[in-house]
Amino acid sequence: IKHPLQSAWTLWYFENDRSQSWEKNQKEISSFQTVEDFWSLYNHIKPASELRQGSDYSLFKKGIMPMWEDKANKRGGRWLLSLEKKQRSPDLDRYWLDIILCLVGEAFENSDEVCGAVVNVRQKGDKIAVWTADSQNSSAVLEIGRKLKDRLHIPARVVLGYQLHKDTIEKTGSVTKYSYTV
Ligand code: M7G
Repeated sequence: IKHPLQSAWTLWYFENDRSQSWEKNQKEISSFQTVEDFWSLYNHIKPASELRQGSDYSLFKKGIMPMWEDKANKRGGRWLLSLEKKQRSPDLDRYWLDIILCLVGEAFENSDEVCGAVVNVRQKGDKIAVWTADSQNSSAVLEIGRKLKDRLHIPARVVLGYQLHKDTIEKTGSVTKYSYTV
């Protein structure tokens, strides 16, 4: 008998094909709800560091699309970890796996608030983020941010910031403000 997870999850892959819309480039890879099915999927796919630049993986609770517009995400935001270019090879895959394990293992007190996580593989620097449902739920947002920083062994001097999706969508300059930091 397989070991059930608390939630069912879906892995998405974003391929940067400029002839198609952003939404159409989000491809559902597969869903799982047991520990064993998670590992067989994980062991079968390329690590994020080997994806072409411009690609993403997203892992979201089953039923939530990996986009701002989904009703589960639209009032939320993301804890953002921006990596330096030189961190791809030592850190990216480890951070992504640690984040996935926090999600599927429901490591947070407020796991209900977690919608999913995204890794963006980018030439200008990779990004990893955890998306939560309600940006106004400050105690839950902060608990999730603190736990992430701890679980990923992020040094205290590195600031993790939380951005509202609303601000990311409306941003005019090149930077989106942080509504919370840990
Ligand atoms: P990104 O891939 O999150 O970061 O956003 P990047 O700038 O490092 O590549 C790039 C672009 O993808 C955005 O400016 C939007 O045009 C589009 N995009 C990203 N996200 C997360 C969404 C989304 O949730 N919904 C929609 N409609 N477009 C998005």
